[in-house]
Parts: sequence; C-alpha cells; structure tokens
Amino acid sequence: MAEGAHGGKMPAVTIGPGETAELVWSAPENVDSLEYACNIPGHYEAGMYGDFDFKG
Ligand SMILES: [Cu+2]
Repeated sequence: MAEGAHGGKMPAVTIGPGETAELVWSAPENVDSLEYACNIPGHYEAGMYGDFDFKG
C-alpha cells in the first residue's frame, strides 16, 4: 500500500497506465455509502472520485 494524502492511514495502491492491482479493505458497518478517490495531487479536483452505495 502506498502512503497517500490521508496521513498514510487510508489504504491505497499506485499503478501505471494499463496495469491492474487489487486492494482489499473492509468498510465500516452501518454506513450507507463511501467515497473513493484518486489521491494523486490534483486528480480529485479533476473528478477522479466516486461513491460506493450500500443501500438497497
Ligand atoms: Cu488519478
């Protein structure tokens, strides 16, 4: 796991174009949704984020 912009406490992987990787992370219980994002500087602002929706 790479050390990210979240104090190094959030799980992260860094890969190059065309590469794949697996990141396993356990979500907290009793949440409706979680946001994921790219932590490379400027990428979040460019829209590289999304949500996992656990409702339904
Ligand atoms: Cu990015």
